Amino acid sequence: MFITFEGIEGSGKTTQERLVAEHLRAKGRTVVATKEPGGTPLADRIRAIVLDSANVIDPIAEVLLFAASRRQHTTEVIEPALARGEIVLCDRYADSTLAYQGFGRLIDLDRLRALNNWATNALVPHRTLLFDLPEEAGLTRARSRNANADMDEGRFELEDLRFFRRVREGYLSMALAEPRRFVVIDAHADVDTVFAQTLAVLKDIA
Ligand code: Z5A
Repeated sequence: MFITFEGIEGSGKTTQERLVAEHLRAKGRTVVATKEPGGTPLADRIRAIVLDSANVIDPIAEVLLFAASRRQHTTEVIEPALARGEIVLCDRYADSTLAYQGFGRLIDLDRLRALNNWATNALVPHRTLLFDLPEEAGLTRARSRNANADMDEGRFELEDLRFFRRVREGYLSMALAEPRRFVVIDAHADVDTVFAQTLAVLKDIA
């Protein structure tokens, strides 16, 4: 079972992935909880490059960096774990490229889909949880988290609200187009309430 967690920054998907992993492990399931960009030593180095606000990155170079990270992560971590029969939870995957580079940066979606298929051996998550939140609320949460942790703003946090609105709307349109895979979760509520909704949509496995 391959489950991905998607949404704009600050939507709470990382928090929910952690809670789902803890819940499943407590039930004795073997879980690999991972994230993109990153998830292997090489992909973590790519992550550092793409998120560093000091780097000016050409939009197509950015797409290729995410794809290289995804390829390494898929072949080194995700496919082997699935082959062992483990549950893989992944914070962002190929849909992030469609949402951010496709809907956000307006790069041709068909090219991005072809690249995703190549990078992933056409692996598609069994279920994708989309944590939906207005962009203003997501950025407020992310900025207050950064301020509390004394973290710098990443390269994407410098984008304006219109960019994040396109990303959010892009995610919602993907969910509408693939209702059997996507489940949209209202991410407004407190962490426990969102977790209850998350477990409800995973009740067949969790
Ligand atoms: N990106 C891309 O462009 N193309 C791609 O193909 C891929 C990625 C794979 C990765 O950033 C960036 O890469 C991302 C998209 C781009 N950039 N943006 N934007 P990242 O990995 O550093 O971060 P992120 O994935 O965007 O999200 P995040 O910052 O980790 O946030 P989150 O996962 O949505 O939320 P969180 O960490 O669980 O929570 C954020 C804060 O809100 C934290 O303080 C929590 O305690 C709090 N929180 C969580 N849930 C709640 C609720 N329910 N209520 C109130 N507060 C909450």
